[in-house]
Amino acid sequence: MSIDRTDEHEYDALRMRQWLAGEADARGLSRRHLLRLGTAAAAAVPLAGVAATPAAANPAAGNPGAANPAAAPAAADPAAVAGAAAEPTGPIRKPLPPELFYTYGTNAETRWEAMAGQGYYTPADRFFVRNHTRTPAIDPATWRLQLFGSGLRHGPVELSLQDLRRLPSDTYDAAIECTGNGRSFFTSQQGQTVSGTAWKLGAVGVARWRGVRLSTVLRRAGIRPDAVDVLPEGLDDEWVTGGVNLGRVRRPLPVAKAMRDVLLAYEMNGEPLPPDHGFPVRVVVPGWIGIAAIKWLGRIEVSTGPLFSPWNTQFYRLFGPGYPADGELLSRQVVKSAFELPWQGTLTGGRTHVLHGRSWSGNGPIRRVEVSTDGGASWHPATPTGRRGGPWQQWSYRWRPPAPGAYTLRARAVDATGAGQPDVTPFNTLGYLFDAVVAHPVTVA
Ligand SMILES: Nc1nc2c(c(=O)[nH]1)N[C@H]1C(S)=C(S)[C@@H](COP(=O)(O)O)O[C@H]1N2
Ligand SMILES: [Mo]
Repeated sequence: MSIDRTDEHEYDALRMRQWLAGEADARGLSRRHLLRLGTAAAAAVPLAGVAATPAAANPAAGNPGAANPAAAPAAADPAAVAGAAAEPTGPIRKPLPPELFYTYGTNAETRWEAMAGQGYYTPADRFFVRNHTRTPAIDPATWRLQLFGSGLRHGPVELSLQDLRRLPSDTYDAAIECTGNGRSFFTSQQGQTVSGTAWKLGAVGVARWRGVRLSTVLRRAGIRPDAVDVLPEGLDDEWVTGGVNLGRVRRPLPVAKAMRDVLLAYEMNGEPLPPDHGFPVRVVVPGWIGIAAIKWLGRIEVSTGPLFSPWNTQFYRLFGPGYPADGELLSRQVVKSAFELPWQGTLTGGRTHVLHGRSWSGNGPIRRVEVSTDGGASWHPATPTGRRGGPWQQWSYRWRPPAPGAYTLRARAVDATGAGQPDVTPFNTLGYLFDAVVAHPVTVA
């Protein structure tokens, strides 16, 4: 059968048929369990305008960060983690100063005003962090990458960091963006209840990643021509949610994508990967949802049969009215735009401001950006600035506020495939892929 396995819709349809035919291996999760969880997520359709559903009522969508922000108080206190030299105390290792981050339990998002005046890349000190549990301490001297599975011709293979660094390297500019970035706007703009971390627009960053192509490693490991799935797994703690241990964070990639443009990165912006971003090695999957970018990579299973994990059956699917009962699998990120301004910030009246922002898409480069300062009544082109054609586009817009008062600023972009930003994003229970135009409130004083 010829299907394009870099298109996750095709891939998923095939995998689902195989799953239902009993041909797939879900690593200890029974089919009944997966289907039950899938159904629970699909059934948990809250009414518009109802206050947030506690995650306990929706175990399929459990997220420790959102469900219980008090669970990890250390992350909210930069002083508590900043000095952690030996054993990390909080879930995130780097300092999280409130002028750079909003912190939610084990997760932290970049404040967009912290990108003002920055260059093309998101500096590591302000790059968002999304941890299911906590940043592990990994000794690079004893770290090994293990490859194993039915898809390898000569059995398991192990690589040290030195082995990896000796292989030909490649450098990619790529965004990493959480699939739930913008999730809070389902509630604040659309009156809908969704579960998961209530990100604004700051769960995205662009960095220069250096490492070895996954295809190079797979070829040297002896990948068989009939291998179909590749399953990278992290070395962080197993993730327990809703009383169920789902094991280590892992998500299968179709072999075609794994061989095309996936990187095993050991550098971020010219430095060794910081602990919070996957030291010593993480996966980078250009254009795809953040969960594909497995941090603290420890093992890669290569299989001649289909693989599943909760991260592509139970999570990272679109559930809700208008979606299949088993949900729709996700791969690429959508189009978004953000102003490099504080949320509910103040601008001085009586003068012209140069507003800066960025737009991005998992489909490819941004072609056009427009701004509205009058509630969406009229739209005007923004001026692209800096580099063209990369994972995001910087832009600027000159605005002289007509009078003091409250305003909402809007930006919307169109990417190279023609995809744009709608006024409303269709609802899904887990609040993924919010691509609608965001109304950014400011006060002119
Ligand atoms: N091992 C491991 N990899 C992981 C995660 C994790 O919790 N553990 N989180 C994923 C998710 S959901 C996202 S959005 C990105 C976030 O990458 P960052 O923390 O470097 O910004 O990492 C992904 N890789
Ligand atoms: Mo994510």
